Amino acid sequence: MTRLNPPRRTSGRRLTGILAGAAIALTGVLGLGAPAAQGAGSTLHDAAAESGRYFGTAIAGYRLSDGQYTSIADREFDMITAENEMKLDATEPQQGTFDFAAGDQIVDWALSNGKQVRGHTLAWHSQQPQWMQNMEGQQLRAAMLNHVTQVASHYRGQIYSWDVVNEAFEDGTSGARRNSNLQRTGGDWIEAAFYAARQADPNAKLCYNDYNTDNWEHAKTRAVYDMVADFVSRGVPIDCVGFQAHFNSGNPVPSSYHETLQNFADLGVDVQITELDIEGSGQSQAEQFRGVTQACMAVTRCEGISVWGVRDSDSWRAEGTPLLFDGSGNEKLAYSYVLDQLNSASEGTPPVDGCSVSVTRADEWGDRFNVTFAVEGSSAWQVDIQLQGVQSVQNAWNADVQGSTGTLTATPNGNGDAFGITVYANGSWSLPTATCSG
Ligand code: 9MR
Repeated sequence: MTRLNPPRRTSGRRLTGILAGAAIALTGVLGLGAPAAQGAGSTLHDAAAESGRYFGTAIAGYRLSDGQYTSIADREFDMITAENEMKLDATEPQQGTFDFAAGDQIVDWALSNGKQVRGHTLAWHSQQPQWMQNMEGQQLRAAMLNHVTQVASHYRGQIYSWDVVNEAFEDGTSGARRNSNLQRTGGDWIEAAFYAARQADPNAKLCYNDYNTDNWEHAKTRAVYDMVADFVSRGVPIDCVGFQAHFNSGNPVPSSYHETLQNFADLGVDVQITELDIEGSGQSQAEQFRGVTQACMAVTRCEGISVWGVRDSDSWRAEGTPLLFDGSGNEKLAYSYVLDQLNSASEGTPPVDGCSVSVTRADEWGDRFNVTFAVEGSSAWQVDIQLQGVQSVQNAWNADVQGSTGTLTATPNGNGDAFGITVYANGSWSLPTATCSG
């Protein structure tokens, strides 16, 4: 099946160095001296493109007349989601009468500025038009499928990926489907929507999208995982899973985030971070944004990140200042952390003979921190990791790691060329170093 690919742009190169205090990637290269930076993107989408990813935002149609808003959006982002304009109440206000004006405005703005579009969303319990809210049973099932078909057909060929179904699971510990009018039409309503979407737009990737699916230990995460595994095993046309990623102090980025993304990717679907926002400010907010970015970059099938708005003042949670630009359009510390983390993908010297490995600091806790490694140039590599001081390691992912203090040796275990370790600092917070042989 042909797919639209995430854009790969020739990036503007940023010649100056990395901001102090931001994520730093060190590179050890077999047989080569000090690494020369290959170049770094000076905008979010350019930096993301260095590793073949996109960086997107939600756009509100009524803000497109705000020059500051559109200039930031145009400069920084290359994947656009309509914040509300392609939802059910907007696109089918009366049954059988479709209104695509608001959605078209955003799609036209995106495509005419060289960007791609995430479609959001075809089937959802919320933001249903009144006529649909009052419907049940077979009548609703047919109306929902007609909606999916009409909307996906209207936008055929213009959508990179569709959130076919949004938020179909309960919060909490039940792991159950949300009790909605759509669910009451029969448990197969989700796959029916995916089949209809595939038929209407065979080239769009089809995603299931939800929130509170970030922590691998949570019942809701596992329930969505089980559904996706079941769909994949039965050939239901699902291509991707969207992780909304709305975080705040009561719901911080979990330490298992990378594991969650990787586990879904291992089912054979792409993963996308679709509505990222993190309430807070300063260093703590910036570190959480960096952790999310790092987790995506460590998962080969994580295609990109979209934030849920441009400036803090544009957010659905404006009082939580959860975005990358402040209300005046200035870049926040979180912006620098994300940009530098995205650029860490390009800071290795190209392998000449053998392989290279980049080393990146990730999530930190009071006593330990995660370190991730990305190998390039060989699939049969060995990475020697030199811990600092009396640091020790008790767990690793996506590689076989021998040893726990001093020098460790990592080799592939069938999970690709990016892996990680958790380092107990024991008083030494310096980043371990690594060399690769291939
Ligand atoms: O940001 C959207 C806000 O403007 C709407 O009022 C709200 C109504 O439900 O939806 C918001 O977007 C939601 C998205 O469509 C799905 N995930 C949660 C988002 C935040 O509520």
